[in-house]
Amino acid sequence: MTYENILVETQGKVGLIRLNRPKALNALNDQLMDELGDALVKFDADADIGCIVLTGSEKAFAAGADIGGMAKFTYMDVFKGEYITRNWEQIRNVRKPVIAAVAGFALGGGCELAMMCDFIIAADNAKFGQPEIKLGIIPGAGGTQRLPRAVSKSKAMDMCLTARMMDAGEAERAGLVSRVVPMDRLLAEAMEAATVIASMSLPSVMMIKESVNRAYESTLAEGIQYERRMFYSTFATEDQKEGMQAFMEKRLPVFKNL
Ligand code: CO8
Repeated sequence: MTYENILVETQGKVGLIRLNRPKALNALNDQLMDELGDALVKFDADADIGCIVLTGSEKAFAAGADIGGMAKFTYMDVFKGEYITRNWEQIRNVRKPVIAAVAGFALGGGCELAMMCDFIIAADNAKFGQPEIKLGIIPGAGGTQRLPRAVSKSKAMDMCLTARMMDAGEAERAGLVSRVVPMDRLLAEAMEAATVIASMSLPSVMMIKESVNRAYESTLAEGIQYERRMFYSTFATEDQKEGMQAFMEKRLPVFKNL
């Protein structure tokens, strides 16, 4: 697939995807989402990649789904899943970690896309919001579900009902983002975090991602049981033997992702 709305590169074991529709503040149209899904699937399948970073521009991570593209749709267009919703789930199938590096606007579907990533590193100019209510719609890619889990019911209601934006400082205090860094450090910080993750044993990385995601989607008892089963299974890997042996021999481990 040729990409017209994203830029893709690799740096070491990190796959970097930049949303690139600058004239529309990276508004997420079907073509962009198809391309993003394609790039994510390819990085996920690439044995030389251990972590993925998704970013936008300094002005916008993404200002939402493409309003011009959506305006004409009927109920049946969207219900049948031919447009908008057809390609939004791909990112959820990615088993390697995806870090969102967010600068500028992350609004509507842009905020939802960032929340679908495994964690968010924000630049100090980042602004998060779910302004769909101003368009006579509601969030459609998890905004009403992931936002309350991330920032509390009260803040999620406030943001979804009033459409107000949350700045980077508030987002960090509320737990929506893991770190806030100066704008000019954003990509370096995200790439460094991704490089650290990509240096770890991939089986452990994937099991941690699955287990933490379980915390979102199950009761505590179910989540603890799931984590325990994943923990047991790490003892079937060569990397567990190597990791512990290396510790005892006071050297760095050499993981083989096996
Ligand atoms: N869609 C299409 N174009 C957009 C969008 C968008 N979401 N956001 C900005 N643009 C375009 C503008 O139309 C403008 O284009 P042009 O220069 O041709 O007029 C260009 O980007 C620059 O935008 P502005 O001139 O408006 O820039 P400002 O700095 O003045 O304002 C804002 C920036 C505040 C971000 C403003 O552009 C804005 O409010 N944008 C819309 C934000 C919004 O409402 N987002 C939610 C969209 S709905 C949604 O995301 C639903 C998701 C459902 C997903 C379901 C999947 C399963």
